[in-house]
Amino acid sequence: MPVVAGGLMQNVVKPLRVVAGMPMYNEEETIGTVVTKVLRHVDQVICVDDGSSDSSARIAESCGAIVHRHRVNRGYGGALKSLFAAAIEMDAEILVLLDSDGQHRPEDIPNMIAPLFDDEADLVIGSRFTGDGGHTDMPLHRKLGIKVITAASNLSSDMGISDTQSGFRAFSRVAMEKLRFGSEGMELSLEMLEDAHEKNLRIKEIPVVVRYDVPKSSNFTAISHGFTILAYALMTLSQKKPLLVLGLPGLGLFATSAAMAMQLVSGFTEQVDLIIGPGLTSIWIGILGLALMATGLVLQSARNFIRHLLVREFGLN
Ligand SMILES: Nc1nc2c(ncn2[C@@H]2O[C@H](COP(=O)(O)OP(=O)(O)O)[C@@H](O)[C@H]2O)c(=O)[nH]1
Ligand SMILES: [Mg+2]
Repeated sequence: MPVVAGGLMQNVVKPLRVVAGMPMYNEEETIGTVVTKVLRHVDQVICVDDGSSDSSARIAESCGAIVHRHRVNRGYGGALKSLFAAAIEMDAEILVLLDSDGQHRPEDIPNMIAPLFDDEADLVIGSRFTGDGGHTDMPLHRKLGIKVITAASNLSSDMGISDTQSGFRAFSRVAMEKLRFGSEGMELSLEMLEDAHEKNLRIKEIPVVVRYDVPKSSNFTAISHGFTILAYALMTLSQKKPLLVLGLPGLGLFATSAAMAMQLVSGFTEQVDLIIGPGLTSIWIGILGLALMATGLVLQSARNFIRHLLVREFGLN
């Protein structure tokens, strides 16, 4: 954009301060309004269209967004990867992600990015469950799903985040460059938070209201959505705390087996035949318990060893 500098008109490109990134998949009913409203608060809007079969891309462009097209559907995670790459390439200082279906209110953007401008945080999450945050008529099963997923993920990382499933997020340049994620689907929402936590990025939650009174609030069925993310949360938990996930049930099994064996031994002299079956059961439960505990221990020490090695050799943590 031409600006006047030192009395001379120069062609100096104004650095982009805030870019909004919107994953978009068949959202023609809402995308136009959302792009128009978002452009009031940011310098540029990029939409990543993942092979929508409707007019989303055309409408977004005509309302002033840059549309980045994937020829094949690469999922929500794939769209976010493209958005991060585009924002870095455009030299944006701040990237704010929000949905194209109208669930996130563009007027919340200034609150979302303020902590980044004030250098109070590297990653800001718009939360439905903190302060004045909320939602309009969120289906009960969704609410329950979010609570379970949030509890499972806080167990593995103790991040203390109230809304791990919010897609309304804002990132500083540092966060954009540091965060790495591999997931293609919605489980990316968790992976990214865990990565931010491990890299000691400063995370802040800001209350927002998420709307459920929009034409199409979700592309996913609650069951597939919930289970994919929950499976991811549990897998991470078993990778991060193998001793807890394997060792604890192992100890439980071993204790059960020991209790059964003791009971059997006390009746041994009376009914030898009757105790062979339960005796064998108690033995295999005991072996399973021991095996689980041993695996938990080995994985935990392998994990600790690798972490120490990374910190010592490469200064990573
Ligand atoms: N690019 C892209 N965007 C997607 C895809 N799936 C969902 N989205 C967009 O991501 C945002 C969130 O998706 P949505 O289905 O509303 O998820 P939910 O509200 O969390 O259940 C919306 O703006 C969708 O248009 C996808 O496969 N690719
Ligand atoms: Mg939605």
